[in-house]
Amino acid sequence: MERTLSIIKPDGVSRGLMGEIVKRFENNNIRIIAMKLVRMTKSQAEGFYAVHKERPFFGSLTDFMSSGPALVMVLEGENVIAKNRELMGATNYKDAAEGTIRRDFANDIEKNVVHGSDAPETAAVEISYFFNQFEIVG
Ligand code: RTP
Ligand code: MG
Repeated sequence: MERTLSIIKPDGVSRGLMGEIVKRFENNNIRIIAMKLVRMTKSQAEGFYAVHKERPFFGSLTDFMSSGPALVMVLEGENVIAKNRELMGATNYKDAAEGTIRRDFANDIEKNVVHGSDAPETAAVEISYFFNQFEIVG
């Protein structure tokens, strides 16, 4: 059993896509074991995306991520890190496969609706960035 952090980014929340995306997780046998709305501060967003701090889009990305409420979730399931990345689709919606969340809903490379951890190590760090042990149902 694996765990991953999923975020419905501020564009996804403000566009009313939470239900649709949660439904896709449920339909794909992915269990949601923690969930909350967070309004990140700019510095929380900078901490979360620290790996990208040298990238040209860092300032804009962290402005966006702190621009409104986001829905953060811990997902659990077999191979859930890869499975979630598959449901999300490629970073750039233009490259995302048919039927993926980003292909279906994104129209901007930055405001691309969802985040998903990319490896077990980053999943563990990202989950603990938002949730303590009492907020995760076993
Ligand atoms: P994420 O971390 O959000 O799940 O997305 P990802 O792995 O598919 O993509 P990553 O390379 O980690 O980039 C993180 C987020 O930064 C924004 N981005 N903007 N303007 C640009 O060229 C650009 N490239 C990336 C996106 O919001 C991307 O999801
Ligand atoms: Mg990433």
